[in-house]
Amino acid sequence: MLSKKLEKALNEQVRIEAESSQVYLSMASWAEGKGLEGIAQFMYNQSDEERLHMLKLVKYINERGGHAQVSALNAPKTDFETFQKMFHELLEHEVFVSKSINDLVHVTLEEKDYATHNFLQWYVAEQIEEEALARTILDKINLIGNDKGGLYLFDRDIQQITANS
Ligand code: OFO
Repeated sequence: MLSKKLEKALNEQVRIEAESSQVYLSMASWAEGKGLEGIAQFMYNQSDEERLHMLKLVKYINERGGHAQVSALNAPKTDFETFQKMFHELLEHEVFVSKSINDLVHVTLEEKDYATHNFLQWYVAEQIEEEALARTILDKINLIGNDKGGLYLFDRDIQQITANS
């Protein structure tokens, strides 16, 4: 059985994962509107992944005798200015999510809930991967600079990154 404190903290993470899904959906839509098809597909996939992260938490909370809550979400912004800025925001967002996962892991130790501590290790590992992926993409973007041909190839190649991740 989850403690009330941990149930509340896990539900907060449900909201963060749901908002992450919305943020990436908004990024996907913006990129699609700019004709950046590969980038759009990458963001649609990220959005789907975040929804799965959310669902995994929902099921876990209910399985442990808590009540997973579906709460109101903050609307993401709709204009990302440039794709470079957008990917910087993706990294910043993942760093924020990693911090919230860390805080959550801290609560499991305070509450001596080792089952939830164990469950959250999947998220800890996932965040390492997602941050690394975002940094790899930013390195590629820096290499391209303002080269239009480079952007064309990047938009094509990011579909590969999507397929392999
Ligand atoms: Fe990419 O954030 Fe979920 O865990």
